[in-house]
Amino acid sequence: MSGKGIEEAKATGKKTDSFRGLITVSPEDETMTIKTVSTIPFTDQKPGTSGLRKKVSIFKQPNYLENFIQSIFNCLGELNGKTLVFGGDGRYHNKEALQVILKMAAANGLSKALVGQGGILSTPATSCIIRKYHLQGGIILSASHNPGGPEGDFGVKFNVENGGPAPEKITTAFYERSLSIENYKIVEAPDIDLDTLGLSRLGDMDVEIIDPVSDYVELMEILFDFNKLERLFSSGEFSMVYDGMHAVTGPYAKAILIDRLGAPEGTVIHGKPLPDFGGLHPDPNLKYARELVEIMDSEVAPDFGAASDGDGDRNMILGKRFFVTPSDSLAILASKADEIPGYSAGLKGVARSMPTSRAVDKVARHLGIDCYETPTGWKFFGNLLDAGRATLCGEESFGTGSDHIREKDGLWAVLFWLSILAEERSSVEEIVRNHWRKFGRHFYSRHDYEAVDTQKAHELIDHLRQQLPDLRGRHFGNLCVRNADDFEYSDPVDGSVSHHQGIRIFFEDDARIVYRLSGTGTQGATLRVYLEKFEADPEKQGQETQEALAELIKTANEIARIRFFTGRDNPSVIT
Ligand code: VG1
Ligand code: CO
Repeated sequence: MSGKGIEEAKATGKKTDSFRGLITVSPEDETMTIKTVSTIPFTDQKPGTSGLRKKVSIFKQPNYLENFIQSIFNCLGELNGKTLVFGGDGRYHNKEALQVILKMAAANGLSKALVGQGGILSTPATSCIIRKYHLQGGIILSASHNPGGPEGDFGVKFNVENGGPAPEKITTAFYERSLSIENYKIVEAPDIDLDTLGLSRLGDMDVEIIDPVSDYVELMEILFDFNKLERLFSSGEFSMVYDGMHAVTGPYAKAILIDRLGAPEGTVIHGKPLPDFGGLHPDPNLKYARELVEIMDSEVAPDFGAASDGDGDRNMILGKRFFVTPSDSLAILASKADEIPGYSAGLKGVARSMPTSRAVDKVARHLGIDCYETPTGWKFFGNLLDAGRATLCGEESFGTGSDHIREKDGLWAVLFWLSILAEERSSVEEIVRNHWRKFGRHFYSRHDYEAVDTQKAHELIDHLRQQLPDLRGRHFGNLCVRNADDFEYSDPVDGSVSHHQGIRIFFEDDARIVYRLSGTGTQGATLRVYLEKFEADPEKQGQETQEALAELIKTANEIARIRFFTGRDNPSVIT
């Protein structure tokens, strides 16, 4: 800690009317006033799949944000000499929260804060900046694909020095610290001007407002052949629409697609980040990216359509009247990586989250490289990427990425697809159908039952767990259970073990059902049911997905008694 004013302030006992709020001021400090504010713990600050995510109303409770941020700082130890980066996806409460966090960082002795201009930084750009400038980590304010606005969600993610999400043992430490927190520190100072680039001071801390876009664009230019992509756009034979969903990626997409690659104005829709995402739900899927889907379904559809989520780490890929499942997308990127300058040396391996379809496994086998299966959540890829065991990673939840950073990366996936389209000059649909012919098709769908009763959801999972020993050999229509388990992951790099990562039921003929509860929802519980069926015969690959999976869907309901436990006849979202 830097000496003056950073050490524990002495209690002067100025009490406020709430119990959370006993304020003590450091009297010997001349340059700034550090307050030490008493607080009592909240018991629900346990980060989920991706950070601490709650309703805005919960985050706005007095001391709620402060408690969690102080718990993070307490776990980081000495902050003097360190630099962290701060930003968010621009959602409601982003800037206000950032001001509080910066004042707390200064009070806790951080030497320097880099802050995205306007408080904006996408998740992948944050990862890029941490790595490029060898920072000790960063805080991203985002609830990702969850809705924003006063009635919506807010979130805090901490990324570590490799640029990736804090691994489980660190998020657990934050949580444990939050359970015994007694006070937090904050400087009394005017708000920082977040909109003007350049250096300023907040107490003893340097603050640098940085361009949130340029470092990221520079990295993309190293990985992809921008001249080739420019030629694709100037050929007059290609058009695309990118949907920023009024979330963080608009400025990034405009800088790359329009300013740098020469795509026409109008290529980026919903490109301005707005605190309420313009009323949109920034989840890039067939349900929520409705306008883009309508454009891509129309008679005059462009060749390529794509969208990203709130914080820019997800991608949806569309062709003319054609949807690419994220699992297929990962497999196709892996099979064509050698066409891309950044990956021309070949892939060291690939990794997918367990519920992601096994399409990429087939490609890995073909390439003779390892394929890892990890629990849901990007944090599990970090060790594999750091150890040089995997180059590409992906999740069925519209997340794809590589070892260029330690987060999934929406625009990166779009540029990867653009590069494939520029190389092959065939349609998205042709590329996918050719892939299926060569490797077989994994029919795939996820059914989400959102906001169901939490206790009932856990009962459903318990009920499944109890059946596990007896499922093998049982028949459901034409399906026969080959094996069933509760997924457990042993990290091959650090040996850490994660239990209860999803119930898997495998059937003969390479079909599979996976059940798990979401770790990102903020209302009740969300049951996710993942359905997968392999089809090697090209004659049978043209079926509609839900039809092809009909028997599996019926079986999934039957085994888990979904209707009984959730009271729902149908899922709320199908992707
Ligand atoms: C979901 C997805 C998971 C993804 C996570 C964070 O988690 O299923 O694959 O990593 O969101 O994505 P869950 O626990 O709700 O299933 V993001 O775009 O919120 O960083
Ligand atoms: Co996201």
